[in-house]
Amino acid sequence: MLVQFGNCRIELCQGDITKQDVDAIANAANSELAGGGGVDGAINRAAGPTLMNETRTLYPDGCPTGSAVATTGGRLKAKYVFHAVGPVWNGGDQNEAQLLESAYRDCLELAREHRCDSVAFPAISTGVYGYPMDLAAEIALNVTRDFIVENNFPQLVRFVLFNDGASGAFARVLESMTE
Ligand code: AR6
Repeated sequence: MLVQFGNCRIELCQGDITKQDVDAIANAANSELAGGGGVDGAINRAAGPTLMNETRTLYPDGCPTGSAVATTGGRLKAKYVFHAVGPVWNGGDQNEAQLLESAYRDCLELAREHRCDSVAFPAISTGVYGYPMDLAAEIALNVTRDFIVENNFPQLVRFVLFNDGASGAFARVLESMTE
């Protein structure tokens, strides 16, 4: 599915984010930038040791929840990886929505800083961190749409969803934006 906003577009696809041929991919990291399972594990395996070496050297204090930091992409096709730290879901009254939104927005700001015209995102916080998929999809797509409408940039934002549930949730929200 693809929706155009001015010169820019938001795309949804199902698959593996490590295989994406884009300028930058986002990682769903933890605030220690310590690596882990899920998409973080897949990205680190595919990219090689450069990523952990860079995060250790450049960001020894980690990355606060709700923000993101950049490394190069190692062996990935993507030139950069934006390590975004989404919130753990604790029922919804612990500022989770604002933190998830700012994690995405930080990645989009990093894309601007590093002149990345195409960026791919996983559904941050929706795995181990337990964020309900439909609520996460709404936040991810709203913050992205607002950013690209305001900045006319980046040209492409692709959400790479890992299963049917995630694809369905994102498609429902994106469809509602075209009505
Ligand atoms: N490509 C795209 N999406 C993926 C892939 C992949 N290769 N693998 C998993 N997903 P999670 P979180 C989806 O748990 O909830 C890590 O250990 C997955 O189905 O990776 O933000 C970190 O180090 C889910 O929808 O991230 C942190 O400690 C989404 O990616 C913690 O998990 C995010 O799931 C972060 O938890």
